[in-house]
Amino acid sequence: MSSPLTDIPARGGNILAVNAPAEERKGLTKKEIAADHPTWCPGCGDFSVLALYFKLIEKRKLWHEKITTVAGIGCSSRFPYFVQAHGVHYIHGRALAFASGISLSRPDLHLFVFGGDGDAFSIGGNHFNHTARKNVKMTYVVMDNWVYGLTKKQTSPTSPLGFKSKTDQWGAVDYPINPMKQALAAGASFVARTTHTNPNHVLQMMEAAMDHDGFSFIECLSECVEFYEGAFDASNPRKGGVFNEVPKTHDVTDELAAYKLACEPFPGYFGVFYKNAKQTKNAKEANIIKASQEKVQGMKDWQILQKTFDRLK
Ligand SMILES: Cc1ncc(C[n+]2csc(CCOP(=O)(O)OP(=O)(O)O)c2C)c(N)n1
Ligand code: SF4
Ligand SMILES: [Mg+2]
Repeated sequence: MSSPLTDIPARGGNILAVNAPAEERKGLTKKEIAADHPTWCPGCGDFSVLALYFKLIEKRKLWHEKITTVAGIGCSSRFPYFVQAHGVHYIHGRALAFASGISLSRPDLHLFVFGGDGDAFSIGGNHFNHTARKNVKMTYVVMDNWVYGLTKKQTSPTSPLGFKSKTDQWGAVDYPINPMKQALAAGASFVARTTHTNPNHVLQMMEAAMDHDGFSFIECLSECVEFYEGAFDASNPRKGGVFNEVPKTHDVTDELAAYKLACEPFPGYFGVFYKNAKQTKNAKEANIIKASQEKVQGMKDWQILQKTFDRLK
């Protein structure tokens, strides 16, 4: 059953449509879900991720008031501005912390977090690890372009060795992190990899991630045509590269096998590497709340307060 809060339409939402019985409501069209025109550079890979998010919303008949789009800071993190639904453009690297609060208090929402490699693995690295290990239900899409785009070309944690940027004029000297290995090691219960140049695959991964009950992580290669042009050509058959899907024989419940896939050198594999049905933090907290509510059943508020004070004596 929806709470009064869920009946509030998003900016531009149609209140009549929102209040209509579920079976009478149609899925949103792209026009109804698109907001401000994206400010990304022409040709930026992020356009395709946004377009596929719209497609997902349309295909799965998600409604404005049931979608929340959260992001940190960066070009990719501008995402929520472009979606006509509830969303937050939050603090650099802190999107997952904010999203965790939303997820735990409103488990009825489809919660998507978008952001860049810098936002996810530099300033937000700690939150990434902890949200993954806590298995908070949400889908996190990292639009990995191997560079800080918004701030005009600094080395990011995924930039390869030798990458010349404003912070490494002689070429990057620090070993890059491998997002897939990191997600697996942190305890993410769904780990997948895709690339903006294969739209069907992006949509497939987003749907699978959305359907997973837990913290679902997708690394989506998304080219920054302004500051790292051609970074992912080796993964794009139209540019002479190869797009290798995860072998059909791969067992997605086998963590070690997933880790081995993640160790493959670029362009590596694309698809679902790992999936584990472990209990979410959401479910655990719901159980605690239920148990504590049962304990105080039939008591008035003042009696609960009195009991608390008595305990403090
Ligand atoms: C606390 C804080 N530190 C630094 C910045 C500057 N800053 C803004 S975006 C960004 C990096 C963005 O890179 P990434 O997450 O890869 O996103 P992209 O722009 O590449 O999509 C940095 C360092 C900031 N806004 N706030
Ligand atoms: S700077 Fe790069 S990441 Fe940012 S909008 Fe332009 S192409 Fe995209
Ligand atoms: Mg980036």
